[in-house]
Formats: sequence, C-alpha cells, structure tokens
Amino acid sequence: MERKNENIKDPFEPLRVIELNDDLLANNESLAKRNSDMLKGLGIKTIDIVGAIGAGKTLILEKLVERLSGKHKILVINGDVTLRIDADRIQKHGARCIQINTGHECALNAYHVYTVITKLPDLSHYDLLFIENVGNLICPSDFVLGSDMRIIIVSVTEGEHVIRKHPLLVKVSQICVINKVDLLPHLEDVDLNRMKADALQINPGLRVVATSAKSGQGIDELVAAMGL
Ligand SMILES: Nc1nc2c(ncn2[C@@H]2O[C@H](COP(=O)(O)OP(=O)(O)OP(=O)(O)O)[C@@H](O)[C@H]2O)c(=O)[nH]1
Ligand SMILES: [Mg+2]
Repeated sequence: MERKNENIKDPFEPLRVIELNDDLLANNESLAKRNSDMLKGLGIKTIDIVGAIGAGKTLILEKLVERLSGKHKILVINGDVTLRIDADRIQKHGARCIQINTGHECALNAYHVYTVITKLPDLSHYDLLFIENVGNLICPSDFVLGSDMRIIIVSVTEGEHVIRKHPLLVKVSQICVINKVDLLPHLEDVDLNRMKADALQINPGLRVVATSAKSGQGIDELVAAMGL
C-alpha cells in the first residue's frame, strides 16, 4: 500500500501569491490624486518616465530639457537608489533638478512626489514637471504618482522580447519609446518592427517612438507626441 508522508509538501502545489497591501495602494492612489490636483491647479504639466536600468531615461531627459528649456520652466524629480548623478546631468541643460534617493525601494511613490511639491517654495514658477523613476520595469506599475502622462522607455539592447515580457507598464503608459536604435546594426536578432507591433498589441492606444538619445534621432517626434 502506498503511504503518503504528510511532512512532504507537494512540490507542484500552486504557489500562493501575496498581494501588496490594499491599504498601501489605496493610500498611494489618494495621495497621487492630491498631487495631480495640486499640479493641475498650478498649470503644471507632469510627465513621468519609467524604464529599466540604463534604458536611456536620463539621456533622453537631457535632450528634452535642452530642446524645451527655452519655452518652458522645467522642474525634474529624479528617483535613484543612491547619489544625484542623474540630477546633475540634467540640471546642466537648464532645468531645476531634485534627486530623491529611495534607498531600498525599487520605485518612486506618490509620497515622494508629494514631499517635493509641498516643500518647494517656488513650485508655481514651473510649468512642466518631468519625473524620472528608479530604473525598473516592474515595481513602478503599482505606484501612480499623479502625473498627466506616463512614458515607458525600453532600449533595443534589452532584447527583442523586452516589451512582451513586461506588459504591465506598457498598458498604463501613453507613449512607448524604443531607444538606442543607433545600435541596431550591431544587433542581428532584434527586429524593431516586431518590438513596435508588440507594444501596440498590448496597448493599441499607445504612441510608439523610436529614438537614439545619442544622436538625437526621434527626439522631435517624441516632443510632438507629448504635445509640447
Ligand atoms: N548608443 C546609445 N547609447 C545610449 C543611448 N541612450 C542612452 N545611452 C547610453 O546608455 C547609458 C545609460 O543611459 P542613461 O540615460 O544613464 O540611462 P537611465 O535609464 O537613466 O539609467 P538609470 O537612471 O541608471 O536607470 C549611458 O552610457 C548612455 O550614454 C542611445 O540612444 N544610444
Ligand atoms: Mg537615469
């Protein structure tokens, strides 16, 4: 007779998924709504940028600030685990940049943004706010910040399947930037059209823009897609 050992767990038992605390997410959403009301009330357009580590978020922001600082008063909030390298890079191009170091946290949340916008004495001086999130393609999908528009940046060096493998952030974005297209000649197995098609299949309302932040290719198209 076969005897079952009760101490041995079925290795194929479905794993339980532990959901993020509902209160935490609800609090974040209500704070994001306050951020949005406050920023809109001051006439500030807010755009947040997400993408994996090294996708080119900061270099694209440098190019955007370079192009737009003559026309807009720009504030940038940079999220990073540590240091203020990105804020210093962007600030040179004519924006006020505030770095937030999240320490152990893998994404900015609405409270980080709230802290900056409620403490900044000259907030009403600005009409455009960019938020660069911590480099991560997963965590930021849980935390809305109160922005008007979200841009997801992926780069061709992350591999042809990167968009299909990370649908959550693609679904909640309005623009998808596929960056580093200058490197395509070195990447035989990456099909840009396939990446564009994947993005549109996940989110048919998305604007997809191919860029090289290095050369500046596609940056004008990105500015137009943002309505700036
Ligand atoms: N060839 C090429 N390199 C790029 C391009 N965009 C960014 N890079 C390079 O990629 C590296 C990472 O760029 P960043 O702009 O710092 O990337 P990021 O997404 O801000 O990175 P984190 O903030 O660390 O998550 C840098 O060495 C950039 O010069 C591009 O379009 N083409
Ligand atoms: Mg950066």
